[in-house]
Amino acid sequence: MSYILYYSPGAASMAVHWMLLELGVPFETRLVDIDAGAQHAPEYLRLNPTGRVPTLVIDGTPRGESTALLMLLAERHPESGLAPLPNATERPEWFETMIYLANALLPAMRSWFYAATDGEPADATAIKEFARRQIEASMERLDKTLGDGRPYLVGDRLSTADFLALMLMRWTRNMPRPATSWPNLARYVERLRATPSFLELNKREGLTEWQNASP
Ligand SMILES: N[C@@H](CCC(=O)N[C@@H](CS)C(=O)NCC(=O)O)C(=O)O
Repeated sequence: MSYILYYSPGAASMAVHWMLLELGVPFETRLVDIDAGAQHAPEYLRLNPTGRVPTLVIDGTPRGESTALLMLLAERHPESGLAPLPNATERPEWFETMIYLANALLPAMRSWFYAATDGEPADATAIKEFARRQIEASMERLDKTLGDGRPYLVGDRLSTADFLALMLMRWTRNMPRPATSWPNLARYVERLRATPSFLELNKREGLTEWQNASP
């Protein structure tokens, strides 16, 4: 089994990087400097024709899409318990949460950050405003879910849903309303940011923002 992760610090690769660390499996990383446009280089496009990160090369075959990679890794490492097994009672909620994050929240984030480049620059303000509403509605929904005091999004243990959710919540840190302004999200973020694998992830990606006051 071999894994090579193509990543950019703090980008959509972050959830996959976190999961690889949490799994404790051997893997290599390759930095893709998206600010310098390295995602459009022909050698990278051969691995991932979308020109986006992450790409995870699994046993020599490149695969993309962060959410799919999380689910695939969970399937390849069922002993990790990072996703409920087929027929487990938490499995339907895990599917629902993963697809909600990937299908509703992640595209709204893309619209927020890339409004001017994915679309017409003249439309960017309206697109961002629409995205902001969708993102805040998602945060509201996640805050309600966590309102019953549960420590993790699905079931009573860490799962791929938490890797994805925390990455997306991190992206709100400079938005008009950051995730941490919702009380249940603040509690959830604070606890997950203290996990050793998340601290290691920040160290490896050279990230210093969005840390707990005293880790
Ligand atoms: N749906 C994709 C989205 C990936 C994505 O948008 N990645 C961004 C970084 S967060 C990227 O590569 N941006 C560079 C670009 O679009 O040029 C996934 O989840 O993997």
